[in-house]
Amino acid sequence: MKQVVISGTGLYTPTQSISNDELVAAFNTYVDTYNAQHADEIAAGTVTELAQSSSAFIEKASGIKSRFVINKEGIIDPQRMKPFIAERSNDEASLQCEMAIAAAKEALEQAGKTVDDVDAVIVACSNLQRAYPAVAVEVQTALGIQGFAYDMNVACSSATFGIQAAVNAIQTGSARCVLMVNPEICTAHLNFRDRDSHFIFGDACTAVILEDSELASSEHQYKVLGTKLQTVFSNNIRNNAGFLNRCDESGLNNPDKLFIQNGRKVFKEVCPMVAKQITAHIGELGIEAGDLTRMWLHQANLSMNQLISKRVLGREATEAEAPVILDTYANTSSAGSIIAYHLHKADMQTGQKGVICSFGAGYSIGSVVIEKL
Ligand code: CO8
Repeated sequence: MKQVVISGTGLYTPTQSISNDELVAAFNTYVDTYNAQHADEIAAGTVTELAQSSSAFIEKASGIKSRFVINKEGIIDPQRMKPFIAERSNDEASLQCEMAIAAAKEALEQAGKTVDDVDAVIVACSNLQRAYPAVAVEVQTALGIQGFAYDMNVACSSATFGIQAAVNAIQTGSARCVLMVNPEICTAHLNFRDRDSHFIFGDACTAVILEDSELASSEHQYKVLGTKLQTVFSNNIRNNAGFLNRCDESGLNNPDKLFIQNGRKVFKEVCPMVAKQITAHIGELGIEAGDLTRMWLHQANLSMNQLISKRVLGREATEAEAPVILDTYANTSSAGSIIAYHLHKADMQTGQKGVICSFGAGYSIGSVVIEKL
């Protein structure tokens, strides 16, 4: 069986960012306006008064301090509360394609590869901006890559599932080298009027180059020791936007056509599953928890990551062992664990091992155990 390595990563970060205070100010203006407009119904008990949000709650409950976004103006406008993202003509590059290309170029450079070395492109993310043609085929063509490309979606676990798909393609010989990208425009499917979740997400795109180790020349090679995927159906994280929406007008624009979750249940149910999966996965590979130098975990909630890493290690992890990027990026869905890996791998020494692990809607969990070469 061919040995596969991750030989490069790239990151596209939007230029604009929103602090908790800015987000909360917009939300609270919306709440005050709503309550004033519905004062009579609220007094009569026919409408529920909306409660304000708070920066202190957000940071304490999630660890998030700010988030990068494609468009700030529209999100913090209390009259709008969604990004301005203009439609583009079919002759222009799509936004996801543009983000993917920026991240892909950095990953290719780090891997020391040209587009001629790449045989396949996988675009793996939570939401695709159109049904077809696949964004991956657009990215492939824009970069000038031969071979094949496809889109896939496993919500927050899209990147780790994409990595396994790339590993499989290389091992079975259908590609020598795969570009796997995660253009996440989470703010376009977040309900900024929902107090429970308005602070959770940000936008970013990550890219990973995987290739046959015999062809790799990068200084940044990480041998893939194993991948492990798990899915268990749950309604606790859901988005019902889809092509059937227009067939029942009564449901159009209801909150369930955007991200919706029962965060407390997700927290309780997913943490033990993730810790169990990482422990089982490294066990199958003959690796002790104490031999893990780093855990690049999905970035959804700081307490979640602290709990998971504690269960795996049997003690609290240091920040170096379980790096956090959530404070500045918030939850960027599938890009999160790859951002953590991209920004916190340079100091890894030959022979040191780590695990990239994602978890989210589905439920879906993916772990990728790697060793620095
Ligand atoms: N400001 C002030 N107070 C608030 C706010 C707010 N904004 N929101 C809630 N509160 C209050 C509540 O009313 C409640 O008050 P009380 O105790 O009086 O009832 C109190 O704070 C506690 O509320 P919660 O129990 O809801 O708060 P938690 O401590 O559970 O924290 C979190 C909420 C941060 C959401 C937490 O539960 C969490 O992070 N859970 C895990 C979530 C998670 O990991 N989800 C994965 C989603 S990602 C994914 O799979 C990708 C999907 C696709 C991407 C979608 C992109 C848009």
